[in-house]
Amino acid sequence: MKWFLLAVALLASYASAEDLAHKQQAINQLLYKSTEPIRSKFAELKEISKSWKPLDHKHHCTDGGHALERLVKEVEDGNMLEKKHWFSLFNTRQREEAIMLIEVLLSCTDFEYFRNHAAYFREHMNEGEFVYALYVAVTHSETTTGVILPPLYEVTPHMFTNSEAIQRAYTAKMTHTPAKLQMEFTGSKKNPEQRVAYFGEDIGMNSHHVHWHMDFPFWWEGYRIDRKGELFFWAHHQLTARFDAERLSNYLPVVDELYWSRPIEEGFAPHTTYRYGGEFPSRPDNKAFEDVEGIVKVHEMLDTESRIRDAIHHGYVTSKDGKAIYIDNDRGIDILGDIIESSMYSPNIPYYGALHNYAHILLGRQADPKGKFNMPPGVMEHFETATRDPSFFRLHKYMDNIFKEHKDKLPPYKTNDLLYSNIEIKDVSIDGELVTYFEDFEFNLINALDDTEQIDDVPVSTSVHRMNHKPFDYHIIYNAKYDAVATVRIFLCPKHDYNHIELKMDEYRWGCLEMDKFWVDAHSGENHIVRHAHESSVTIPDRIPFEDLIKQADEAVANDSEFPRRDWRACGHPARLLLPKGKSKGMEFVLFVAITSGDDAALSKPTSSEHGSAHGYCGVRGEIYPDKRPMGYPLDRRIPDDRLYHVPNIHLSTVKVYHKKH
Ligand code: CUO
Repeated sequence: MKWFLLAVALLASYASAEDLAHKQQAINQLLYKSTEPIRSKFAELKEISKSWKPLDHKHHCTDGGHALERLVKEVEDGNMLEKKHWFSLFNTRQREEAIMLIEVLLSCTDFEYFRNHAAYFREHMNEGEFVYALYVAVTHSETTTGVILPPLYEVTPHMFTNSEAIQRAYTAKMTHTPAKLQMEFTGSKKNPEQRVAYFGEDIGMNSHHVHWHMDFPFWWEGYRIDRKGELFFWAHHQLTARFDAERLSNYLPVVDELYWSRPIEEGFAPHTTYRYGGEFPSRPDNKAFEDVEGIVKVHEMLDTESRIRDAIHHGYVTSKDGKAIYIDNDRGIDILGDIIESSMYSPNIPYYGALHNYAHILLGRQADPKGKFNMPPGVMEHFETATRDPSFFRLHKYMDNIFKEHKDKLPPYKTNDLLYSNIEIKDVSIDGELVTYFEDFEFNLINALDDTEQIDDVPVSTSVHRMNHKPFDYHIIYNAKYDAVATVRIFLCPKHDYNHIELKMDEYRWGCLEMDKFWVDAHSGENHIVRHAHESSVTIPDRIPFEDLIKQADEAVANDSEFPRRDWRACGHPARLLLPKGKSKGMEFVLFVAITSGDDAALSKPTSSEHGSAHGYCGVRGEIYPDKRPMGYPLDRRIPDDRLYHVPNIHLSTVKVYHKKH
């Protein structure tokens, strides 16, 4: 009887662990105060973390327990990074340790084992490795579909706020005085770069960037991710183009690329502290590149770059077994993305190296290249913090220019690549004003502070300025000759350069921002599309605060009700940053709308699905990229003559973006 009751209890616990509310609750509890042991108030999870014997559950691993055995051995041998130490993905051994846990979690047949292994290893691994591994595993595991990842800026606030805010948060805690702290952007007005710090330091943009790298890890060897290399190019090209647009509206020239042979013009003082390991290192202006001892030499970057440029100009890359892979085609950009990043999809890592990844390390270590001062890695070595450093955009402009060298070699589109004779666009207009403004946004710092279970938390939060825009809609009126599915693409492109010289299409096309892409059912006759800005396929709404997620999941579990299933991506540009900043008297942009055939859709029923929201920069989890055309089409090829684009299904108009104080 006793064992029967026990079996029933276990079955009940298994069944409950598998519903979304319980899953969300478990993930919340695993991430709550991640630098301290699991809280006693999470009794079940705490008990599991103490009593769980991982190796007794090998038969619930899809790989027969192989990954599990490996990790358990490393833990038992005391071979793992200690707790209370910084973690960097660019540190080879630390990355390996995090991947070991990711492999264990992804091998779990059911969420119950996912949760139990996670609870056990949370108490036996470095906290940074654990948090990274859990985020990546939740992103990719089928057992966690529907779970919402809490905002990283509230789980690991040190990576998103500055030292001043953290210090003041401690004061609030020590004096037991609730506090709402104002966070300022780094630097002073003497630094022109500070004018665009609101973009590089935006916590939503940084969250998008770090999640992008969790969706598309360079070390990934799991299921095949479609067009991963091309997405690396496109998502980062768009980040750079968006940064350039912000510069133009702040009276700054577009960013110049980085040169290995010249000093790094802009210095950077991050004013940011690691949770463990001290301050992030600073770099003075005009620092000449130095080799990073034992890791990477400057001349290796030049060698790698020249091999890649050779491949571009030959029109083929050479695979590891010496075969030519031709790249002067639509697929080429994907292969180049794999090579330049580089990811495990690169056809020849020994020869083409890892230009991008080593560049991040090289830039991150310039404060202590010989390792004399035992400095922790710089902001460039973390995807959460990298865009704060102006050298990030220089680096990505440099790589972007290499990609463009390849793209600009390809033949320009001809009329039949652009014309869709079924459609004639009659008018495109904006309903509502295009207005940007700054607002304050508050997030919680509770997880940044050490405490004990015996003393209640003091509410501590920080408030940051962030850009937003007024809601607006696109109205597109067009005629169709016959019923068909059609693809609609919307871009916003700077009309003038820094000197206010009007640009030709070929000059502005690489500055175009992808605003939206969607599919419509066109009916013969006149059609009218009303598309809201917040529906954009490149953006996601504000993240749900961690506290609210905890409350929602706990309530759903307590009431035995359903946790709402929301297919929101964690990867995605913040919806409020969809528009680049305007100017008080208005800044002119070209609004480019192209309607092409629905045959461009790669997935079935394109008009009935949003493809998991932010597919433009982030693809669709576990599926192919929904658009068959190259990313950036039809602005991704040279435009020798603007008149080529004078086809009825492409419409260009000029719009103004205003910036208002409030
Ligand atoms: Cu995202 Cu360099 O690839 O930071």
